[in-house]
Amino acid sequence: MPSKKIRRLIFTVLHLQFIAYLSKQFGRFKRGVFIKNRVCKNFGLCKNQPLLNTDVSPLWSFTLQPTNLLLYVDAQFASPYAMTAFVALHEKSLSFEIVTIDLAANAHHEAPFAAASLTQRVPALVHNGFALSESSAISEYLDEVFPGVPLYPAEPHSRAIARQVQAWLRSDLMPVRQERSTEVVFYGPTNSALSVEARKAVEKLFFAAESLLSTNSENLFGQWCIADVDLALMLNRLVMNGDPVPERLAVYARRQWQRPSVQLWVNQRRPAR
Ligand SMILES: N[C@@H](CCC(=O)N[C@@H](CS)C(=O)NCC(=O)O)C(=O)O
Repeated sequence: MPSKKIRRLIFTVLHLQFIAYLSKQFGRFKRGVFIKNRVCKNFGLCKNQPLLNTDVSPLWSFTLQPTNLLLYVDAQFASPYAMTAFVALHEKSLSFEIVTIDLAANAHHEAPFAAASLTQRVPALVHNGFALSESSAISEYLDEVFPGVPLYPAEPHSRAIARQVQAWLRSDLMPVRQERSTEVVFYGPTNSALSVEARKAVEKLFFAAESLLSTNSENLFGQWCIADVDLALMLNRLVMNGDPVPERLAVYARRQWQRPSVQLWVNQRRPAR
């Protein structure tokens, strides 16, 4: 039987080792190692890929909230903005849960969605408890956080133009958006004629699209990017309704529509109108 002094020494050494172990684990938490591995496991991504810039996440977020992605979209799967976020997630090969929000029933103004979405609009993304609204912010976030297919061009000018196209399509051309709503694309054509204002907006759209797309190019910037989805959708409001569209633009829009991630959205089961 070791003496009292030796027993106290052994106890102190073990105690110190335990404290060292705890602080090492805490350090790993702080560097985001655990969350990284967990994301790898959930989404089948390679462990060594730089996944997350989550060094600042507090300890509790690892222990209380599993690593996950949840996308809120409209119940009709007709929101062009929800579509952008959905396509972005698929392009990144991420698995995610979808929650549909019935906008007609004002569900977007009720909890829990209203608590998750700052804007009370779809889409909204929740990633490990971090909630984000605005479709272009969502696609930029996904591009920064996850590896895989780039959603934006790497070259700064092209990247800036891609963001410009996204912002423009979300803030302008209102008469086209109203008179050729996405119901035309996802439910079927309308036979109402375009107003004078809408025709002016259409001309503006064609001019911009023709200047952006070099002859017969499949994509805006040589390689596919998320702004191609937004531009193709805007053009398809007209193409799919049978409105006159310059052939070059119609070919571009139809080709973009065949992209598998886009087709996944197109083929969602929708409630009857
Ligand atoms: N700029 C936003 C637009 C989002 C938006 O307008 N969403 C519509 C559905 S297409 C919505 O939630 N409307 C409900 C409302 O505004 O009350 C984005 O890009 O996400």
